Amino acid sequence: MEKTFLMVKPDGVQRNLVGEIINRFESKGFKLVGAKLMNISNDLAENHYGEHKERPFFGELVQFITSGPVFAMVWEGENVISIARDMMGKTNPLEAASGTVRGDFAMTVGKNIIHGSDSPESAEREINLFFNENDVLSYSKQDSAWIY
Ligand code: DAT
Ligand code: MG
Repeated sequence: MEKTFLMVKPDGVQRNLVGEIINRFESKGFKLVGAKLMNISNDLAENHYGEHKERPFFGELVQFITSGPVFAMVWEGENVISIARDMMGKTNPLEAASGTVRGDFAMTVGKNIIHGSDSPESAEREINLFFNENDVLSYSKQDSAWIY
């Protein structure tokens, strides 16, 4: 089953949106298989956002993502990577549809509440960056027969 890495950014934690965001993915039918509240080190932030190293906003991005605790999660489900991206909404909250996390709760691209992997390769890379193998659980849930 496909897995993705999702993270409530420091603004989402400060704005008490952790429960709301978990609820959306849980209610959709995805399975939570890993989660932790944590601070991100500078090294981890630079590695995680390595693809944006040359962008003018890189410094600000690293500063923001290390500015307070984040809530890191691994979610599992069929097509979870692309469905979660849809549920997050576009990167710029001004372009994000209502009903998406960013469309409903964010106003600026610099404080857009949530991160989600954008491909199978980035999902694998990001899950391994943030979680030890033992902290991503494999378990069955009774509701799966009613979802799939
Ligand atoms: P996403 O988070 O939707 O995958 P991304 O990977 O292009 O978007 O960028 C990572 C983060 O960097 C994004 O969530 C917010 C920040 N960012 C992107 N474009 C930006 C810009 N033009 N100005 C400031 N911050 C930006
Ligand atoms: Mg991205």
